[in-house]
Amino acid sequence: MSVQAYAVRDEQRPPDNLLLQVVQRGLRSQPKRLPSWLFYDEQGSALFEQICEQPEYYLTRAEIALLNQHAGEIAEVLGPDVRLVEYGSGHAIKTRSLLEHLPTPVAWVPIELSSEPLRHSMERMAGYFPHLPIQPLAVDFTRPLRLPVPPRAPRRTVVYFPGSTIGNFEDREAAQLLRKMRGEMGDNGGILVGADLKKDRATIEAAYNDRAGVTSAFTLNMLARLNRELGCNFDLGAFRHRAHYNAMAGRIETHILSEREQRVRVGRLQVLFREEEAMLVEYSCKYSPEDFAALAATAGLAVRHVWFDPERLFSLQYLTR
Ligand code: AVI
Repeated sequence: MSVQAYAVRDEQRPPDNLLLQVVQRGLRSQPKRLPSWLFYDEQGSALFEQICEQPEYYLTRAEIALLNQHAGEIAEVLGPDVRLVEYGSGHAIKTRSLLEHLPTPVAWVPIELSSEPLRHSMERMAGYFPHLPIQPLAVDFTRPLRLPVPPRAPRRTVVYFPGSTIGNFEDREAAQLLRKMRGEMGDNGGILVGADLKKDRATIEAAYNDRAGVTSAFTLNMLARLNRELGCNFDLGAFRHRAHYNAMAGRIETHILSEREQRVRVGRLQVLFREEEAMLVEYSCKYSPEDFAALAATAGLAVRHVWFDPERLFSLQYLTR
């Protein structure tokens, strides 16, 4: 199975000189911190697809099960003549079952900066839905959007943001993004957003520490990428992945740990890592239904419907004004 390409990824990638600045700034800060979009170069994206196939990574399977079970009802709630604007559409695997059930959709607007997955998903969807107008946008969806003029007036615009990528944003940024979507969907519109649920620590931690070591390879690929693209000299054997569930904060916190004291070249900077020093690279937030409703409320949105997969691991939330 192939999966969505995700939001917190190369889309936010600045030009190379800025890339160096971003990395240097993150490595100068205390504690050290690098943005999670750095994961998603070509190799990182391929590793992420593999993560989604790991037995421990329940999120993708749960979201697909949820759509298989509820797509008909979701489509009923959204109603006819919807314009579906998909954030971070990637390969658009989940979109198909939704579009199959939507009566008379006006257009599908996939938004994805990386041109290859965008082209690929458009071809596939055009094959499945030959009469559906597709209006791709190759832009960074975290920035203000200018949506294309639809081929006919939609009854409502629905922003679709699957995959729990919202959880990779801290609450303040997530609220900001929801607020931006709220503007784009207009008065009568809605937001359909995937959100991973809080659950027992063992299940969550296993998902981010798969036995095959794919998530660890995904995390460390960030350093390999910096070696490739910025000429850094991270010794990949001297760092390790750690993903820990912070139950108080309700999130997986992924760090890269230095196994020994070492110095790394990052441009002209020599960065000192102490033994066991941890560098934060990702948050993956988990929500109770109440948490998500509170987050939505800070963006001026209300939860109208929530759907769950049969094991109640994952949720799809429908938000309106
Ligand atoms: C893209 N995003 C929803 C994934 C997650 O679960 O936070 C990224 C990921 N990081 C490690 N494993 C998966």
